[in-house]
Amino acid sequence: MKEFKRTLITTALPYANGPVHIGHLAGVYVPADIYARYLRLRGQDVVMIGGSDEHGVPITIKAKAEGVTPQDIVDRYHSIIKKSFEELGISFDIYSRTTSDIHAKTASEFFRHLYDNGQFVEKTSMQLYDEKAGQFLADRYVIGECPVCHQPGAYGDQCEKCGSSLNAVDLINPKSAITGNTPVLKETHHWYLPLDRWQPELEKWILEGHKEWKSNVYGQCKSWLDMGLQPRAVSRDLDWGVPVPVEGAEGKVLYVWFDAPIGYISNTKELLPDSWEKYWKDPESRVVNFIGKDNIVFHCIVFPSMLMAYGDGYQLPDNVPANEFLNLEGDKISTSRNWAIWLHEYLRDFEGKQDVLRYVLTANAPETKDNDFTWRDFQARNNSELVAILGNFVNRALVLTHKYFNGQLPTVGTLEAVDEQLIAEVNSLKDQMTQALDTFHFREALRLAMDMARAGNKYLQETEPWKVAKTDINRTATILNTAVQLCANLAIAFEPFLPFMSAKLLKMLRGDKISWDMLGCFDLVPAGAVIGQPELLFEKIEDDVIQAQLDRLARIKEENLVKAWKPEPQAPEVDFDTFLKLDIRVGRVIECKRVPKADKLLQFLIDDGMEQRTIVSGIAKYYEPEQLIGKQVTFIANFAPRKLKGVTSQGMILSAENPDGSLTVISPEGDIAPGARVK
Ligand code: B3M
Ligand code: ZN
Repeated sequence: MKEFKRTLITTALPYANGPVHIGHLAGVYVPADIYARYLRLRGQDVVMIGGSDEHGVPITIKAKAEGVTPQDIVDRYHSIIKKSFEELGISFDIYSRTTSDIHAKTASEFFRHLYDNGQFVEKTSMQLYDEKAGQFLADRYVIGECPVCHQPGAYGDQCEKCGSSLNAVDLINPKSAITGNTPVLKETHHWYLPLDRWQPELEKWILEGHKEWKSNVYGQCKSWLDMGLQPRAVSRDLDWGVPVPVEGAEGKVLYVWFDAPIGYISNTKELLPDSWEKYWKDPESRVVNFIGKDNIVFHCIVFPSMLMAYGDGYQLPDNVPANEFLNLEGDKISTSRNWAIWLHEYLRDFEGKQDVLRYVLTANAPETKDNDFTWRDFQARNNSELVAILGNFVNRALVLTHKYFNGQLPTVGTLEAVDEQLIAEVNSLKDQMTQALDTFHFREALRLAMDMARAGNKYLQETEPWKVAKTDINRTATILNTAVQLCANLAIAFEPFLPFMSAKLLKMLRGDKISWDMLGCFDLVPAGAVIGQPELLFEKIEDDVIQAQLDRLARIKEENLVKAWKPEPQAPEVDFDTFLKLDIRVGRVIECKRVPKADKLLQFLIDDGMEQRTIVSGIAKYYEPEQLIGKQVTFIANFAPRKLKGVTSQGMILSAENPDGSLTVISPEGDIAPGARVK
């Protein structure tokens, strides 16, 4: 593998139309942070770039829905996102935003440079236009049936179901997301980047040059290239975005997918005004883009074409390690359905447990296929891995050192086979971890780090220093010195994954500077060093905490059911005589009580105007009997009597079924004489 002098790590810029959730974290930010921290431990020159994507239709739609300005929306979410990333320990060197001045200047200059060099084609075409709203419907402003998989509700730029990237005019039965109207076609003028011009270079660069890329990324690129690339519009008729810097382009802005990746450049410039170019243009530097799978085409085909069209030494990414998607409790994560675990809420509910989330999202990362996050798995991984394996080993090693040596690290004596074996195992695990981290296999790397902690527990089990202490304190010294050295190794091995734990452990061990080179060494803590009081690294998560989260999700599921409710389709037609066969009447409830041993049934005594009758109705879950006494109801009078739980019911009380499945009794308005017929 080629050695590079420096690495620029970029992370997809999240749209500032909502907070970030665990899907974003597992797909992009946690793996990127692991990689950045690992390279820093290796002593490499690393810059990690992030920022909010503040243009595009997702922002203006949200603003419209709330009746505020797009700037209000991006200000609100940018600060939530930035703060929550910081709290999770995502070690950005800069987290900026695409509404910054430097970005507007950089993106504008980029476009102008391509324009001046004849890198665009200009076309007039028919686009969807909402006459009621008086605007063109770009991207997510149109919703319709996907022309590829026929799923309804696909966006003008993409179908979330099959992942196809779409053209708004190809949607079947398109509707405006603003007014719900059917749009008309109207002529407009735009600039297109002719991706087809770059097809041969892209094929050579990816298909021949980057066979080492993850198979999901390589495969998607290949299928795009096999289909043949087409020119892509890079401007839009919108009023939110970077204005197209060409005369006569009023009312037109850069397409968000044109300006957003340039954000990686603007943010590097903002961070390093004098030296940014060496990260982008020096062949001894490399760029690695961390993204989710829905962004592959933009990072592997579109942005590289932009960079090639620009020229001037811009380098193409060396790798684009895209992850698949994370689901939540078996269901696709969705911002609009609120089906997500929001990072800022997690940080509020699980104070001090940043590493637990980082651990679970990595152990369960959707590296090669979509994966599922469940709260039970979260709890199990915390309790039986972090607490029972890692936390337990460190605690035992440190407590025993305090017990037998007052916390002062004893000198190591002659090593026995079991000690040598442990050292060899740690070194072998280090080599495997290095290999896994270098090739973006972070789940595997984390598993190997946990194996190091497992090896520690096994070591204490085999050497039993608490027994040896009774007869041979020198041997005990060697065992505990070795165990404490392993603790220091764990602080290094886990640093990319669990930086908070690592810092806490290092503090107990009085360590400060660590590096990947030190991993595998067993003289990291000097004999005589006074070790801090052992504090627990992780604590057990109890059932009630998990249940509260599950209850929250259950409530959201129910709310979504209600929101998605639609009336049943109409029943087949009947004639008037058929209707008249049903004798529907008004009655008054005289008595109402629960039917013993039947939790669904209420027993009514009804004044029906003629005499009194008993009716049993399955609405006990929705009413207290007292609520119904004296109330007027409607009922079917000529139903054949039937026995329910031993009570003969003479009729049926009418209720309406609500979206959540509950029932509401139909009562007439006003005072109607019992026995009156409903016609
Ligand atoms: N904001 C899309 C997304 O969040 C987009 C990424 C931009 S990366 C330059 O999926
Ligand atoms: Zn589709």
